[in-house]
Amino acid sequence: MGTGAVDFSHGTGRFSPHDVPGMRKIIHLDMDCFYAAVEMRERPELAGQPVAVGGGGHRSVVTTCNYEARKFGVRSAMPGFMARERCPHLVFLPLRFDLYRAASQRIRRIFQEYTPLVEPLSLDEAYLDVSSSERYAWDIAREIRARIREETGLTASAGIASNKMLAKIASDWRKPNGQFAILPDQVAEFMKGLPVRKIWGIGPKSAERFAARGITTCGDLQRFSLAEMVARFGKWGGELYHLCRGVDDREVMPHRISKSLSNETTFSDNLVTLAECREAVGGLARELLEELGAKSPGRKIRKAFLKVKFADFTRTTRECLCNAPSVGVFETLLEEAFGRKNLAIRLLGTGVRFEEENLEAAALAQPELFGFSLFSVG
Ligand code: TTP
Ligand code: MG
Repeated sequence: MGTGAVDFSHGTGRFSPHDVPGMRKIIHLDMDCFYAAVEMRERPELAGQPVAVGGGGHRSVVTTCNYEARKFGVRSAMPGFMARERCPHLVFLPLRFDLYRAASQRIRRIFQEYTPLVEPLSLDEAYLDVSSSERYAWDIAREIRARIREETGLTASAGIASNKMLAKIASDWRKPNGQFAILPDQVAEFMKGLPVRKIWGIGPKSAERFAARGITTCGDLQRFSLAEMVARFGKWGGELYHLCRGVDDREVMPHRISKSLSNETTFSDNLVTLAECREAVGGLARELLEELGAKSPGRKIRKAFLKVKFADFTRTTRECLCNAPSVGVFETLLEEAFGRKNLAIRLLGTGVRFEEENLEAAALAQPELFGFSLFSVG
C-alpha cells in the first residue's frame, strides 16, 4: 500500500488508513456559533443582524454570538453592557437550552450513523474515530456536515487529522462552515508555526509565561529535550513534549453517562454533634451545587441524597424527591439520618440523581465535556 491516495492542497487533504498502517482517522466536528445559530434559525427575520445570546438582566453575559456580532468585537463571556457598547445594534436574546439540546441530539444521531466511536465534548462538538471506514475521512466529514445542514438547518465545521489534538485545532481553521485536514506528512511543518496557545491545556496565563521566556510557537517549545521539559514543568512537561510535536495518543472515548453526581468527605476525627455535621453538610452541599451549575447545566434532577458512614462502618443513605436541591434540603436529610444511630460519624456525602429519561441529553451536558467554564468573565 503506497501513499498514492494522499491528495493534498491547502487543507483539502484526503487520507485513508491504507496509506499508513495503524494510522487513525479522527474527525472533530464543531457547530458554528451554536446557540446563536439555533436562535437565528428560529427567527429568520434576524438574518444578517448581529445576534448574541446570554443571561438576561443587569449583569448579563454573552454566552455566544453570531459571526456578524464578532465583527464588532463581541465575544463569549463578555459582559452584556460591553457587548452593547461595541455593537449598539446587537440583538440580545435569552438562552433556550431545550432547543440547543434537541439540535444536539439530532447531530449526535447523525454521528452515530458513521461510527460508534463518538465522544461528545459539549452540546455542539464531538470527536469521531472513523479509522475503520474504507472511505476518506474528508468525504465523511463533508457528508456529515451536509446532513447536519439538511436536518437541523445549522452549519458545522470539521477538522480531520490522525489524532484528537490536531483534529480539534483543524476544525477552527476554516470556520464557519468549512473543513480542514492536517495530513500526517504535514504535521511537523504545521506544528513548528503553531502558537503554543493552541495546545490543549495552555491558557492565556501559561501562554504569557511562555512568551516571557521567548516561547511563542510549538517550534520554540520543541527545542527542549524531554528531560528538560519534565524538569521545568513536571509530569505535564512530559505530555507537552509530545503535544508540541503533534503527537497525541488519546483514544476517542464513547461517552459513559453518569446517573448521579456526588461528593463525600471522611473526617480525620469523627463528628459527634449535629451542629458539627450540619456545618460539614453545608460545605459539601454548597460544593455540590456549584459543581452542578458549572458542569451539568440543564440536567434535570430527580432526587437529592445524603450518605452517612458511622463510627462502626455501617452506612445509611437518606434521599428525597427534589428537582431543585438547596443546602436546606441536605440539612433536613441530615437531621433524619443523624437520629438513626447513636454513633459518631466518620463520613458524610451529598449527591443528586438525574432524571433517567434524560440520559441522552445528559451525555451532551456532562462535566468533562465542557472544555470551557460557563460564563467565566475575566
Ligand atoms: P463554542 O463551540 O466554543 O462556540 P460557538 O459554537 O458559539 O462558536 P464557534 O463557531 O466559534 O464554534 O461553544 C459552543 C456553545 O457553547 C456556544 O454556542 C455557547 C456555549 N458556550 C458557553 O456556554 N460558554 C462559553 O464560554 C462558550 C465559549 C460557549
Ligand atoms: Mg461551536
